[in-house]
Amino acid sequence: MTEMKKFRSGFVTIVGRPNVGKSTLMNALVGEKVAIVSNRPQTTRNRIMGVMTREDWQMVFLDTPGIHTPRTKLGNFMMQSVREAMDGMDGMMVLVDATQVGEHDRAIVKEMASKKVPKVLLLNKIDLLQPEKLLTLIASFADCGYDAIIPISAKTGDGLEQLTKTMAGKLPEGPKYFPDDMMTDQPERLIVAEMIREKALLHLRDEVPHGIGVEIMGMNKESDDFMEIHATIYCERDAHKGIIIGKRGAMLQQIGTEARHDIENLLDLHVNLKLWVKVRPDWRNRMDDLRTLGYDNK
Ligand SMILES: Nc1nc2c(ncn2[C@@H]2O[C@H](COP(=O)(O)OP(=O)(O)OP(=O)(O)O)[C@@H](O)[C@H]2O)c(=O)[nH]1
Ligand SMILES: [Mg+2]
Repeated sequence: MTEMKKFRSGFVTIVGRPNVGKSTLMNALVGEKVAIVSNRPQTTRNRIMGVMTREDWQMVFLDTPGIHTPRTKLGNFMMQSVREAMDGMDGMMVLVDATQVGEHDRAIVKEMASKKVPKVLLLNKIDLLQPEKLLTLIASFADCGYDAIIPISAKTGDGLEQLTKTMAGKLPEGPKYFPDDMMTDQPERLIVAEMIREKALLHLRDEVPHGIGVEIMGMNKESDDFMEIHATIYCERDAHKGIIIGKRGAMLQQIGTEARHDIENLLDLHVNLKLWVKVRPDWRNRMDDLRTLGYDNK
C-alpha cells in the first residue's frame, strides 16, 4: 500500500532592502502579477499576499515593503507592515541584490538569523552577475546560519525550482489555507490603484514617485463588458502636479493609457479610466490622508 503523502503549508514572509526584487520574485512564484514592480526604491507600501499551490503543498507568500529607516508616517506604516508580516510566519525568504550587497543587507541577514523558522537567503539578480563573483559572495555568507543560500534570478526564473523545493520541504504539515485558484487577498479596487501607481512610478523621476498616492473614487460597471473607473492621483506639491499632468496633459494620458491596458487585462472588461491629479501637501505625514489611501493599521 502506498502511504498518503502529507500536505505541507505555511506563510512565508519575503523581506529585504528596497529594490532587491522581492515583488518580482513573488510574482514569478505565483505566476501572476499580484504586486507592482518598479526600479524605484520603496515601491511596495503594504504587505501583499500571493498564493502558490501545488499537489503536495501550499505556500502563502507575504511580500513586504523594503526595510529602510522611515522618515515619514507612511514610512512608519511600511515598517510596521514588515513586522506584522513576520508575526506567526512559518518560513522566511531574505533577499539581497547579488550585484550590490551592502552593509545594510548584511545587517538584515544577521538580524533575521535569530528568527526561529526555516529560512533561506536568496542572492537575487544573478543574471547580471559574473559567476566568479557569485562564489565569493556565497563564501562571504558561509556562517550566516540559514537553512540554505540559493542564487536566483527572479527575472529569468533561474533557481526558483530549487527554492520552492527547499522551502516546501521545510514547511510544517498543514491545511490548504486558500482555494487552488486564489492568487491574492487584495481587493480589486486596491490592485487597480496599484496598477495606476506603477505606471506613474515608471514615468516619473527624482522625488516625485515617493509622494504619489492613488485613490479609487469609483468603479462603476456600466454593462457586462464595460466599466468606468475614476481615480485621483495625489502628489505633494504644485510643481509635481504639473509634472504628472505634463505638457498638454501628455504624461497623464500616457499613465492612463498604460494603466487602462493592464486593468482591462485584469478585469477582462473594457475600461474608461478617468484620472485626476490633486495636491495634498505632506500627505505622507497626515493620518487622515494615510487612512484615505489605505495606509492605516487596521
Ligand atoms: N536583472 C534583474 N532585475 C531584477 C531581478 N529581480 C528584480 N529585478 C528588477 O529590480 C527592480 C526592483 O524590483 P522589485 O521587485 O520592485 O523590488 P522590491 O524588492 O519589491 O522593491 P521595494 O518594493 O521597493 O522594496 C525592478 O526594476 C525589477 O525589474 C532579477 O532577477 N534580475
Ligand atoms: Mg516590492
